[in-house]
Amino acid sequence: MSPKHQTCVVAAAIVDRLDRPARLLAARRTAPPALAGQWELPGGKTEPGEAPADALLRELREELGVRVRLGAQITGPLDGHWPLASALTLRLWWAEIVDGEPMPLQDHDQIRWLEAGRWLDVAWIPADRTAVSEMVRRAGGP
Ligand code: DCM
Repeated sequence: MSPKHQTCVVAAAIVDRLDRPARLLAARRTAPPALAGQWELPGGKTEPGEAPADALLRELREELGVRVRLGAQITGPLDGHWPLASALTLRLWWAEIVDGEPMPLQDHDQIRWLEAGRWLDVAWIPADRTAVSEMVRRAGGP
């Protein structure tokens, strides 16, 4: 299979504003049992033949009922991707809501806006905690 057909997991760091992020959106998973109750940056798997950015827009529409504008990619250590516990890797983008009010419609039972300085205050999935810690470090605080 060529790389462009490999499954990739995509997620968004949805912030109140791309030019000066203060609040970050976290979503609490309901499944699978090993991840239920842990918080993630919302997203999901790409479908075969689907471009990663399109998959992310689709997932955010389905899971939260919002339309977003994607900002820059938040690059991780594996060729720009972030390692996941499974064989998959995660690609992450900054995003800003352009339409809709986020609601946990699918896969989550709660969402929470984390205020500036409190981005690590939830029980993130370990992979997401690594990425959020690095986002905070790159931003120079807290
Ligand atoms: N995943 C993750 N962090 C995210 C999104 C997904 O660790 N922000 C992981 C959880 C699953 C896999 O990726 O093991 C596929 O996600 P999903 O079940 O949402 O399709």
